Amino acid sequence: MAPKLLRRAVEALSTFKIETPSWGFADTGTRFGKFFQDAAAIDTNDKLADAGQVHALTGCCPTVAVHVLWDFQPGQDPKAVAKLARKHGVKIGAINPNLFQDQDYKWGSFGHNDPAVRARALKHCTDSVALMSGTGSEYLSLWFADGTNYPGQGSIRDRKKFFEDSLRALHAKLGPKQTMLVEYKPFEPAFYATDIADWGMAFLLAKKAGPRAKVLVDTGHHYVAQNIEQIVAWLLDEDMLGGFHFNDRRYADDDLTLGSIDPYQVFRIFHEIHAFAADRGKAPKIAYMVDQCHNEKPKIEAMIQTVVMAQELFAKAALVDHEALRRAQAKNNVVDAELLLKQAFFTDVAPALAAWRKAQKLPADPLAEHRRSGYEKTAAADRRARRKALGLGHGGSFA
Ligand code: PSV
Ligand code: MN
Repeated sequence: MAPKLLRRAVEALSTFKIETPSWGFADTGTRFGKFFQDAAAIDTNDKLADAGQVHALTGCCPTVAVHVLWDFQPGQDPKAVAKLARKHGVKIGAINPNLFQDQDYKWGSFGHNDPAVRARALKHCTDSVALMSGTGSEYLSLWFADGTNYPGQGSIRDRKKFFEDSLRALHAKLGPKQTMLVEYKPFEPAFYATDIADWGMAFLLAKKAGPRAKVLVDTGHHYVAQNIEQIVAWLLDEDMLGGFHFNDRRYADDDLTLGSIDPYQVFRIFHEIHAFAADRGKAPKIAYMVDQCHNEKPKIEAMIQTVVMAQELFAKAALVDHEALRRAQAKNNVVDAELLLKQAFFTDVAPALAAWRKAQKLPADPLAEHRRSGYEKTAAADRRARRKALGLGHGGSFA
């Protein structure tokens, strides 16, 4: 690697952090069933310990996203959860309210036609803001399963209005340093009209809610042919990109390991972010998060793979020569413009990762080090015994 490129890639790596999801360490499956893993986390302590292991090895995952229903006991002091995280060398990241599992939400939460259910959903979200304050979290990450399954089932415009009102009321509860992220998804579980189905709807609702509401892009939440980096560029330009849920997919919301199917797409997303930063002279504030569930791969291994892939692609995208790209664009030189992206994408950034890890006193190969550590084996034995003692079957927080 040329010294100038090496420097640029190392610099990019030193700014890059990505949050792991607590639910990615527990048993998960599809709606057809779960295949259990002995080493899967049983409780929040296990999940935070696993996230701590990923951070200790990769050095770039200091925070962990938590799901309120799955990670907090009712009435639990959030400070105790923050303390638990600290014990494992991490901090609590985004707080995810759960508005999809309770029977009350059969017909929706913020989009429900019954004001009492909407009030209940809002109360859960404002309680979640209190959890943010108690844990020191900066982000409230909102995803709604709301929608309808059949034409005519609900008034699309009424539901839109209900969302506008509830999101505005929720925004009013945020402190000055707290941000709410509005996530969109085209379908599942609603199969006719999801209330927040795409980035335009999330954008509009966030704008109407208030200045501390931004859009969250889950890379799995698009139709297959959609140009995600274009959405990212537009959101950046409007100062409305709040964060990402990274995962890869082949068909729908497959939650596969990042870059396992299409690493070039992730590169193109990062390229838009670096290009924006180059134009503005300042990196935008973005919450990079992983949202993946690994049903077959060992969970910590899959998370390490994901994090390392994200680092690699972020570093590669930092190598694009923006001035040369602007020159090529000005001349409508399509071939050279595209080549500038391709050259960066195909540059081997392993020397930069090695240099950065060495400077951070991190293992040269996080995955190999994890395997050498015996963590998986110890966790499996411990968790197998605890499941037996507690009379628990398997079962994670999310199916
Ligand atoms: C929904 O598919 C989603 O992407 C939301 O972010 C949820 O919080 C998460 O998955 C649950 O796994
Ligand atoms: Mn998501």
